[in-house]
Amino acid sequence: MIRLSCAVLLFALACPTRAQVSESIEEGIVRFHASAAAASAMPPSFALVRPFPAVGPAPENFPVSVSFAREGGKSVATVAVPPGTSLYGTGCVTGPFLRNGQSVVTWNTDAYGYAYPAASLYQSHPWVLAVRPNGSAFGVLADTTWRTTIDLTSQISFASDGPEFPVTVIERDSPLEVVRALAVLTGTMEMPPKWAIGYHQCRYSYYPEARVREVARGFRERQIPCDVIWMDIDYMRGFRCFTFDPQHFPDPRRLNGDLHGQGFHTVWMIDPGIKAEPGYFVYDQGTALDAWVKRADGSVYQGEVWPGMCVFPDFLRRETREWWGTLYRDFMATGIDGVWNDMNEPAVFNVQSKTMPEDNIHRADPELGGPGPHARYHNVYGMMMVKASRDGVMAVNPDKRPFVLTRANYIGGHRYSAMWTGDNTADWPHLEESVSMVLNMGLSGQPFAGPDIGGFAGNGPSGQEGVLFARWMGVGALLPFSRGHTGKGNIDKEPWAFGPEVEATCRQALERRYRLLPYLYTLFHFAHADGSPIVRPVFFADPLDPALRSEDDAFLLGNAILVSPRLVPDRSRVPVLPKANWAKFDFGDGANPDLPELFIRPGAIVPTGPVMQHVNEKSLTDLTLLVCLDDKGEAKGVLYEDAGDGWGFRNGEYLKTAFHIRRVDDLLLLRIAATEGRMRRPWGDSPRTISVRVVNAPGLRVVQDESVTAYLAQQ
Ligand code: NBV
Repeated sequence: MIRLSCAVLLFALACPTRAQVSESIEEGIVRFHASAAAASAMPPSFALVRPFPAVGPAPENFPVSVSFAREGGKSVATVAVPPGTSLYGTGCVTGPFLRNGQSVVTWNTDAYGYAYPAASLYQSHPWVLAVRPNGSAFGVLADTTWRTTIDLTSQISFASDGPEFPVTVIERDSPLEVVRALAVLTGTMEMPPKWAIGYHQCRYSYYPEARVREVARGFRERQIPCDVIWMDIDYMRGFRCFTFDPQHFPDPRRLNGDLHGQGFHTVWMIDPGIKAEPGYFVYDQGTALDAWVKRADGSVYQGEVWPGMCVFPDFLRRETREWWGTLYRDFMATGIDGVWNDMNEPAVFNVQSKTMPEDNIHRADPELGGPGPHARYHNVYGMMMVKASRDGVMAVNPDKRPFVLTRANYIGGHRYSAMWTGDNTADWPHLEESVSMVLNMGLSGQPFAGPDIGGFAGNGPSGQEGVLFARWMGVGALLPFSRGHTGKGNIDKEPWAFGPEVEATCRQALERRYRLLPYLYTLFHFAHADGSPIVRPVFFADPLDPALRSEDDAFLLGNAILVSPRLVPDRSRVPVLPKANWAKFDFGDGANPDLPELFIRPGAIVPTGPVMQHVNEKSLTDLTLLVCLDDKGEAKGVLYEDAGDGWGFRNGEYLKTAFHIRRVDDLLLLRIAATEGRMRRPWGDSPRTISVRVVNAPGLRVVQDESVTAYLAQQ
């Protein structure tokens, strides 16, 4: 995938062989190699969205340097960190949000009920974001798929099992700009279908289909918003992927159709382990294609997973990926809307390593690096699986935006799939980690992330199951991927399962999400457009305030809303909030102690809409602008709208509206500062009304200037 440009080769050749090579690849982005030899042997990158040829040598005054060494059989790269620098990133990891002093190992691992400190979870992000005391920042990407220890105990060090690897450093004025520059390198997430931004309800597993229907009805009857119902492995016939259990799911097409009729979408699971059983069509087809991962001796590797002994598609091969994609044709034709790829570390039962042998062979495409051992490709197996799944789903429904959720992934994998934080536990520490994990995922390039709301393993601390669930829903409803889930054998965990009080809290929590949908969807648009994280740490609001650097209870939703939840059972902890005058607001639900407190930034306008039961229930005719005036009496905000699915937005079928409000004496003057896109009236045929609610100066009369009249009258 990556070819060295002549400029680099010439530059490298001019250097002695063991001397380091550093090359500019973009403004303020430098790639370092251990040597000229390492530069010319640089393997293709899975992280990068395209090759980044060198554009010249690194600037002489580049503030970050990298040193390389071979130590104890490992390839090591080290970056010195100025005193007072705060470190973040490293993907989905246990422990504190602030990563100084922590160390993790990139090795995708099935980690049921993980506890701190877990060296490795399900995904690998060899990436560190460093924020200096003055608020300037740099990011360091170790571009290697091999198992790598990221050690942040004193500096930033990557020690990899594999050959020497390039290290790319991004230098910017702020952490947000570093994260956006990471997206220049690794690409941005695609715009998801709008339904995927609603609330999702899952469990391991809802079956038979009567139970699925009952859960769906439960939401509508109780008027608790929900967009998606999930089918976990028990829908399959004996855990054979791409089959349906004839007894429990006799007519998936009808089930999907009926759920669609109630405004739901459905997501169904597909695992990588394929039952090794002649006569099973997936096994037969894959065998005919020679699609499976091989052992070192060339025989087909088999490992045990749900259906018994299984073979594993070699997703590193194009032929295998393309064939895998075709399996989705009949599957999606039953009306399935989204796909959930689980167990794709890949997880294997009854072996100590929990995965396949490291000397298994992948026959990777030449442009991915060519044939090589599992040790080299382990961390990208899940990523290549979701790429294949996404491409397959796209081929079936080219006019729809695919939605794929993955457990395993690698940095850059946000291009193919959303993620969740795996098998957490129903306890208070895991509620806390939900926030720090999703924050660090956002700082590692994956904006579309969320935990199992309520916790996957176990029921919850005895006597506190309900309050834990209610608090979790309060927070989870404000995270980018919002899904309730729980493990087999646990108590029911639908929002109504804990009695009327918890049910009422869950309803309020989800009503907040749906009211905030116009804003949330706009944040997804920016994540897609420039890689801006959807949830952000509070220190983004004031990178110079050292007290905010480790705050990971509270978080920002975009740059306009501050969320301050209660993540411990009592009131023993008070989050540190930005010093500026963020104004408290609520939706008439602020007295509920189990819901997070909400604040809006001075100078911000947040577009909100009505409560709805699913994202397509109502069009946004009644737009409410939540406003917090700054000390000059002004505020600004943006609303992005499009069809909610399909690709029309790529051809300008969207409307982006910039609102501006200014206080003039006792009046507020609302105007449309700018519009972009050529979609007319995304709110439909009825006239749009715009209400303004100024949180820190209630009661002022709003006057709209002619820009608003023209906007509302657009045809
Ligand atoms: O498919 C069953 C579960 C799933 O519900 C969970 O979300 C995954 O992380 N899956 C793991 C396999 C078994 C877990 C014990």
